[in-house]
Amino acid sequence: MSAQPDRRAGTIALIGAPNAGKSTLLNALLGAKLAIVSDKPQTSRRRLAGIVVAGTSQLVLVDTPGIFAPRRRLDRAMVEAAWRGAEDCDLALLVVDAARWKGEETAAIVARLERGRRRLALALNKIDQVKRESLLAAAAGLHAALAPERVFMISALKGDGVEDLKRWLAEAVPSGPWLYPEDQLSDASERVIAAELTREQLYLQLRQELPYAATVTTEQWLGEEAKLVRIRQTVTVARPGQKGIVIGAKGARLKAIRTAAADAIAAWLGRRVDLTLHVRVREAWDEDPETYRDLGLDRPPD
Ligand SMILES: Nc1nc2c(ncn2[C@@H]2O[C@H](COP(=O)(O)OP(=O)(O)OP(=O)(O)O)[C@@H](O)[C@H]2O)c(=O)[nH]1
Ligand SMILES: [Mg+2]
Repeated sequence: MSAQPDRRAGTIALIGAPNAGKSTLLNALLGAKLAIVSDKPQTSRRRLAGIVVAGTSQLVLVDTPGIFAPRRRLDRAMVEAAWRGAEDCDLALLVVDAARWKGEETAAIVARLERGRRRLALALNKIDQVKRESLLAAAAGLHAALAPERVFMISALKGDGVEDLKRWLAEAVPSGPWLYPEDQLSDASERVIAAELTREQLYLQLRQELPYAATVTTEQWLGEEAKLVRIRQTVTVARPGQKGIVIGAKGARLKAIRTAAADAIAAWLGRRVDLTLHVRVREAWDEDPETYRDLGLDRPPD
């Protein structure tokens, strides 16, 4: 293969408080729906990379779980994964909800970022929701605290500023060969992405604590090369009452979850999908080492 001296590639971690819009931004940069998004905090549980080609650069954008004060073991593992994502990358992109930059969560992240020495850029997100004066105050406040290389003002949802950011990232990553084949969109397997897309429906369709009490795994995947792929997944909840809620009256809720998830998976794969969902109860699934393996998380000790 001939040398390609003008090529660049690097990993960029999207880090920030829960709900800041990291996953929305990943999808916007990727131009495809990979990472799951909801208005509930702590939607992302795993580190998940989207791979974008921008000119002669390959950007490996690592979406991470939101950083917050963790309580249960699973939360601690998620926050650890987020920090590890930030530490392993060439550049960290701190995503901040511009309306909430003064919050405690952002302050804790800023404090830890100040201690670590790494390349850092700032994306003030949700500018569609804040007034110009408060946006400038946020930019000034965070610039003083962190001295990022650049500050971007974006709306990940509407796409404002996203192309600018992408162009800058393409220049900011180091020179070197690409890290993945050029047509690869993610480092995660199709099975993992499919489980995530079903989990997104739990966040969108169930209320209050239920999404946090559930996890999804892909058990079976048939028809690797066929037009139609048959997928079987398990939704695990912690208590029998939760199983009833997920299933709903006459199975209506589960049907709605399955239909929407199948559509999302089909859109990602570009193939037809026949999805079967099975709901099981497993108390303390969030303590089970298998759960951590499935999520690609390290299980923290007591
Ligand atoms: N108005 C507005 N809403 C946004 C924007 N970006 C994201 N959101 C919304 O903010 C909510 C959270 O978005 P996510 O992308 O899931 O946020 P996240 O940072 O990945 O959250 P966690 O995975 O929970 O840490 C969703 O309801 C998004 O639609 C934006 O630019 N403007
Ligand atoms: Mg997320």
